[in-house]
Amino acid sequence: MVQNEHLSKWLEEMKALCEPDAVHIVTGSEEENKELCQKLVDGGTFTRLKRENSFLACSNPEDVARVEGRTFICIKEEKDAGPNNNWADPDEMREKMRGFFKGCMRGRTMYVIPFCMGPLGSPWSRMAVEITDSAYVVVNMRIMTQIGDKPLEAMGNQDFVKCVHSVGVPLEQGQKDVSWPCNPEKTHIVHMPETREIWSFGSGYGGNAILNKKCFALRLASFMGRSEGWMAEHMLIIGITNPEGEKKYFAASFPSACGKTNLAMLQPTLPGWKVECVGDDIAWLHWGKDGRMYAINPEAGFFGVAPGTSDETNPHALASLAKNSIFTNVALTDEGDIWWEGMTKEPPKHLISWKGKDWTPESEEKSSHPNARFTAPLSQCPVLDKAYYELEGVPLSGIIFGGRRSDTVPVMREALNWQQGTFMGAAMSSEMTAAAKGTVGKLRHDPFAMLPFCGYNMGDYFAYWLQQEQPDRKMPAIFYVNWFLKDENGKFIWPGFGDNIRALKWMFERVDNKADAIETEIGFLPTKETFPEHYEQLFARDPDLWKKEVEGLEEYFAQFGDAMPEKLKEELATLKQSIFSKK
Ligand code: GTP
Ligand code: SPV
Ligand code: MN
Repeated sequence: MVQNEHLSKWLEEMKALCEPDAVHIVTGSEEENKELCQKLVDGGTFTRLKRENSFLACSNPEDVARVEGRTFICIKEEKDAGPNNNWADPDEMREKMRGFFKGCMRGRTMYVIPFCMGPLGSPWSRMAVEITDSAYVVVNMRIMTQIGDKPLEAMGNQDFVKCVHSVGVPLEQGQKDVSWPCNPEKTHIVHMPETREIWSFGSGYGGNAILNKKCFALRLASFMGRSEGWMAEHMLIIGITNPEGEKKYFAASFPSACGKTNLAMLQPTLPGWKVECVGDDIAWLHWGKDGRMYAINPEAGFFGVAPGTSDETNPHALASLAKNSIFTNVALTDEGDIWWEGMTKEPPKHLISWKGKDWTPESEEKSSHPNARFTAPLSQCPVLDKAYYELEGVPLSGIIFGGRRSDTVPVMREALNWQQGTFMGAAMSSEMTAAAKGTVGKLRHDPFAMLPFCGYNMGDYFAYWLQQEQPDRKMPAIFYVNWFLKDENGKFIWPGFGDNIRALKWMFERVDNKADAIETEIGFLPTKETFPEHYEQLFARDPDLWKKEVEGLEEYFAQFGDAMPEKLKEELATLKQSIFSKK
């Protein structure tokens, strides 16, 4: 029985609009999950795997990643969405979406998923309900967030964020469904932050359909956070303990497929150091009464990039997905398990590829899609930090920005202060990956790794970051890393993965004023004594490359016009001056 009057009214409207054959209010129970998984197996969406309670799904090849070109922020004033977003008038777009959704669930079940982002009972948690016609979405959401009876009860009679999703393929009477219904021509991912609505049509994949994640916890939440005094960021959260047993928390923001999940579960190569995981993708930040910045992870699962995940690169991810997990767009082995590029040194002799074709090591195509993903419960992570469950979250000592750059940007550095740190976040750029539809490898600006996820004008977002600095607050230190520098043969210079602990150690000790650094025009750099190997390559500051960098930034910042904060323009001018006076 639905007691929430906002919910019952909205459900009546949505039933009348979408015309489903049946309505299923999701309870979140084990039995219900079993039945839904079996239904997905019977319908051909899922293949049951050898590993316990785990399944493989392979999508339509047209529906494999986020579609930024079809993602909209609909705020009344176009200028408030900014040049970083596609904009449409909210009322006009709502009418358009109503047109798309009219009768879109015919022949299907409408699932109603109440969910809570953040620990139940925390003042920093937020409630929402997603309506979807995809059982695949329901079982993924059950891993990614807390769904069903408990959040519904906690919601009481409060209003909530309204998320509507359809794969956009109604079924005629007697028409047989396909294994991955989707409607790529009509795909729209629409956000109305002012009225707390999300409308997603046409895609069943990842962040397009699992609306708790990017749509709610980043795009809507960034907007909500600004009006309520907190922040939603594309960040992992880790606890680092040194050999003396001292512990500090850091958050790190890298663009999609640039190493968050890997850093979040890092197995240190330095003896005595420990890294524990609070979150791998999204952080909600607020200020504590003690003047420190606190972070919670609003999610309950990992939706991680599968290719490249191995016992060598990320053993803790492999342990996390040992059971109760869903795999999307990876290959099936002859034994009924999964495989992807990079999982083992020797590929299996025969596989069924994500496209359902026979695959051997001689095949030209990859066995798994580069944006293939695993959905695994956070609770299965062997290095899950107990503080994940803290209602107030964890206090941050440092914030790390980073991106995928084969040149120009050194492997690590520290901002001199909060303003320069904010400038570093605003100046982030990264080579594009397969996480979004587009040209892989193309360099693009991606401020704070939020370009695809900021629910309002990025210029206003920069200003909000600057505003965080206040006299009664203890500001976290800000760092910038780049694990992806390449030598003249195209090989990575920095070993990365478990060795990233060496960078974390330097940052940890900088916070305590225990590590040396030299001050440069781009911030503090470690000394050669700390990183003797390849120091010149790892910490190069090539004036010609930096001139190009600065000119690119001038052009990029200019598009924000009046919304661009003066302080960041000043930071850029200062940097330009020191670079251009170099030789
Ligand atoms: P999203 O889930 O899309 O937000 O991605 P993410 O930021 O969590 O990225 P993830 O950790 O899944 O890593 C993506 C890719 O980067 C994988 O192919 C990794 O193998 C690779 N990668 C991660 N860390 C490192 C590193 O330290 N060095 C190198 N060379 N590659 C890395
Ligand atoms: C990302 O692209 O940053 C992801 C995957 O974390 S998705 O949820 O599909 O957006
Ligand atoms: Mn992400």
